[in-house]
Formats: sequence, structure tokens, C-alpha cells
Amino acid sequence: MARRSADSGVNGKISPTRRSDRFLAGLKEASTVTFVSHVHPDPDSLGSMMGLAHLVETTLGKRTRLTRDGLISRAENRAMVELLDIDLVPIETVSWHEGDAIVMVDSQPNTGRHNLGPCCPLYAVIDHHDTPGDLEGIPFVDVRRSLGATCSLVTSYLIEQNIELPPRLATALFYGIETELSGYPREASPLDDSALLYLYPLASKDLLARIRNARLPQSHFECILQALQSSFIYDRLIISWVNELPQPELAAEVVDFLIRFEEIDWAVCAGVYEDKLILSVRSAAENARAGEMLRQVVGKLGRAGGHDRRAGGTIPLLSTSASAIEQMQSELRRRLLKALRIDECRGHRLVSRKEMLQNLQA
Ligand SMILES: [Mn+2]
Repeated sequence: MARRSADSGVNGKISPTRRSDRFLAGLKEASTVTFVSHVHPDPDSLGSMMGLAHLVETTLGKRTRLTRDGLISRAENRAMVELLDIDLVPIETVSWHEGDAIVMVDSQPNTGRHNLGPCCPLYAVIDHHDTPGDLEGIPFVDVRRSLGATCSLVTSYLIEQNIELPPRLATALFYGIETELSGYPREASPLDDSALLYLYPLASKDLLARIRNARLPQSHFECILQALQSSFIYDRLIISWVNELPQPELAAEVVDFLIRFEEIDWAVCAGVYEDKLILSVRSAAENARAGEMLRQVVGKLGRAGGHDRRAGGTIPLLSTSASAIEQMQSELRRRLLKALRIDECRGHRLVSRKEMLQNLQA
């Protein structure tokens, strides 16, 4: 009987079947292992980098580095970094050497989500996004689009290798998965749930609570108010235009809030941050394919990608003048309505300031 092809290496040599074995085998010759992720790293990318670094350190005894691309500004994410004492090297200050192995997590090459300069080639890509990245020639690829979180995949590697998890790592992995599965309907696979079950007893519930309830700056509430006042409903779609995002991750917080509105199935936030329009999308519809929808809408204007019910993107603005932004907004609105097959119509406000004041006086 023929051996299963997965058991045979290209040269007829027997290669290990477990993915974690293959991942580690390819790192034997590396001097250092550096982990990279997407811009504005989120809990899933932070937890994934930590988990894989721990795996590499305990099994191979290699030196590891975790990097940060862009800023971490969301209050919960900053609390995670501080409370779990995550040591991150800004990507632009990393010096690359011969023999460094680079592992990319929660993201794929050439998807416009990195400021990764030319450096050593990637050894591995470990991800769960359905954004098609440039994976050619990368020795180790584990992209599982059915998974809710990259942290779940990393947890499965740690379980396979029988690695003991310190509380701070279990907390990071748990929070990474939890944040990815927080929407409704859930985008989770059985592997995500079994990882959560495995991690929960090991995680610090006290630290988790402190991260989840991180204190918020005043700008957060100002932004939410502005977002609500500039939210327009078009049939089953709501679009919120924010002229000034104090930090890019707020676009996602706006749509997480708006998607709970009972009269819509799609929530979009487009906010100006520096010289970019930051887009975030949520859907409550079955088979929404939000990532694909947003990619189609953004087209050549910028970059976009995501999952079935959540997506994000950026559009570089040539000018941040009010008229240039308005023009981009009306183009986006037209494209969104077309993509979601909604007839051109005048949007009506979710909340109107005038009516609110009248109600107060009444
Ligand atoms: Mn993720």
C-alpha cells in the first residue's frame, strides 16, 4: 500500500506529518527567529507571535524577537501589551542578519497591511485571513481560512508539542481568540472553541478582566458621538463617516457598535486618519463575504480584505481637503450601494441632533 503523500518528503525522505513538527524542523538552522504581523497589531497577532516565540524558545532554544508594525492605540490592546509585558521591537528599527528566520502571523505578504521593508525572505506564514497574499516560494505555509483566530492555530501547535503554558501566555492566546470571536453570528470553528476550553483554566482571569475593561480616553467618546451623528441608513446598510479618527482602530469599534442596530445587516465606517481613509465593515448576514465585498468596492483605490462578516481596508487620500474627502465619500457610497444591490437613495440619519434637542425640550 502506498504511503500517504503527506508522510513523504520531496526527496522520498520521510518528513514529519504534524504541522508543528514541520514548522520547527525548518527553523533548525536559523540563528534568530523574528515574528512579524500586520500594521496596528491586534490581540490575535500579538498572542500568535508570543505563542510561536515560546514554542521556538522552549523546543529549539533559539533567540526570538517580536515586532510591532505601526502603533498600538486601542486601549484594550495597549493594556494587553502593558499588563502581559510584551516586548515589541518597532519594525523600522529591526536590523536583519544572515540566518535570521522571519515568521509572519495573522497576515500574508503583499496584502498592503505591512510596512515591512526589504529584508531576509520569509520562512513561514501562519494566518486565517481569506485575503489572497503572495505565498509563492515560502517554505512553510499554514493558512486556515475556516479558523476564527490565528491564536487557535498556534495553541494547537503548543498542544501538539506538549508545551507548558505560563499564565501570561495563556492569557494572551485566550484574549486573542476571544476578541476575534466576539461578533454575532460567531465566526468560529470547533478548533477555536477547543483552544478556548484548553486555555481558560491556564489564563489569569484577573488580567483578562483588566484588559477587557481598559480605561478609555476622552477622544474615544468624542469620536463615538461624531460617528453616531454622521451615520446614514440606506435600506439594510448603515454608513458612518468620521472626519477625524483619533486612532485607526476606532473605525472597527464604531462598526462593532453599529452592527447591533436591529434595522440593518451591514455596517461600514469610513474615517480619516492622517492621509488615509480607514474602512471597517461588519455584516450580520449569512454568507456575507464581507472581505470580498470590500475588496471589490475598494478596487484600485486602496487595499482591503478580511473574513466572512468582518473586513477592513485603507484608501490613501491624495488630498485631505474637505472637497476631496467628500468626493471620495460619494464614490464609496455609490460603490457600496451597488455592491450590496441597494437602489440609489438618500440616506437618512440614525440620530439627528435637531430631533434629539426637540425631544429633550418636549
Ligand atoms: Mn486574526
